[in-house]
Amino acid sequence: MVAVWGMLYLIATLIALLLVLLLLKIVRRPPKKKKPSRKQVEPEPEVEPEPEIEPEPEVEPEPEVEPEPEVEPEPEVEPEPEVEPEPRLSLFERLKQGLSKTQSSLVGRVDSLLRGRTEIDEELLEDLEEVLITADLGMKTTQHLIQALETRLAAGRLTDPEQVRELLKAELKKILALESRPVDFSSASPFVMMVVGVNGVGKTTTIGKLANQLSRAGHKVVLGAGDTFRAAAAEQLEVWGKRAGVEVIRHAEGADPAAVAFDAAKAAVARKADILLLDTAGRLHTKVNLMEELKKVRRVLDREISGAPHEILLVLDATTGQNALTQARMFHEAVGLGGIALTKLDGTAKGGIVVAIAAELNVPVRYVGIGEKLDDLRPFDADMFVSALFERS
Ligand SMILES: Nc1nc2c(ncn2[C@@H]2O[C@H](COP(=O)(O)OP(=O)(O)OP(=O)(O)O)[C@@H](O)[C@H]2O)c(=O)[nH]1
Ligand SMILES: [Mg+2]
Repeated sequence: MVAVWGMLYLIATLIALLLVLLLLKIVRRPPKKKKPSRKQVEPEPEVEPEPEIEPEPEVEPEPEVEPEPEVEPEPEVEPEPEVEPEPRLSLFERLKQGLSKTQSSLVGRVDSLLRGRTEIDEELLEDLEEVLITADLGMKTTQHLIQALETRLAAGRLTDPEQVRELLKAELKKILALESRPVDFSSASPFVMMVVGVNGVGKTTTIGKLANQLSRAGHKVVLGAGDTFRAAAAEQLEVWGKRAGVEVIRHAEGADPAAVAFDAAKAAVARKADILLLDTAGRLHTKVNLMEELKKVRRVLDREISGAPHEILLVLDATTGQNALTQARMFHEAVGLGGIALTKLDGTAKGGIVVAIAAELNVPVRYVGIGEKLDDLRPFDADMFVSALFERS
């Protein structure tokens, strides 16, 4: 019996052990099942972040939109730093700086001729004559200056090289003073200025600078985009108009310049503007003669505003030297000039041409351009101009 109970006890113990083992297996299994399932799920989210990274570079190309607004404000921002350097240099210093190339080709060479001389003779005057001619002063002015020196020499009143310098300076001031009268914008309302000149001389830039200066001085200005030849001409004027805060009257490219003049004159009257500045083409695509076209524009202006244009301003590029004088004669003959703006004096050694123009044409030099900045267009001041040329640095 005892053996039977013993057997039963053993069996029961074994069953209990088996049960315990089974239970343990059951308890262990679920975590085992969960672990592999996690591993299977894990790679999935690993794939997900990848597409999340992809759209990021897609967002990067957005900056393509950014440069656009960056480009637009640039032309508007430009004039600001242009105005800033102004107070640092006086008008005289800026002029002197702008004329530095002409200074060395004209006065610099005169000075090296005079250097070390103790007496003045005919030979020196001959050398001086050559320097003056090659500095673009023109034959008429050169002869006038040499004659003045010879008269002094003959009278025994030219003994010192410094006297030669002083006489040249005084004579040049005299010649230029005769032809340096500012424009009287108050002589008519609206005062109409027609700006003419061959292509590339600086007409549009000069109008832009002038519009800005006149508008800052309190005048109400209207601009007329009369150059309908060049595709970007009206846009260029509009940029200047925006800078100056003035209205620009324009037509489409290829339109009749006289029609632009007509509308611009009407607008100037309607807006009660003080000044109308009319740009014109430097050349045309039709066979119509440029001078004939300008005459037509002039007639249209006069019909709309009696007496207009009150000034025909010829823009000349100083770097072209004697060519500028030829252009001035041609335009003066054809349309009659009120004044001259001589641009790009900063980039040339041929600034002496201003003297030739004043002396040979009897047309006042109204403005000189000594750079591309807004305030680099200056009313021509003969005294300051000659002093800046002769100033010793
Ligand atoms: N250095 C210098 N450059 C100037 C001056 N005035 C004008 N310019 C430059 O000359 C170039 C031609 O000027 P524009 O005003 O376009 O000349 P434009 O006579 O209107 O030319 P078209 O419309 O083609 O007939 C531009 O690059 C100007 O910046 C100046 O006084 N000095
Ligand atoms: Mg132009």
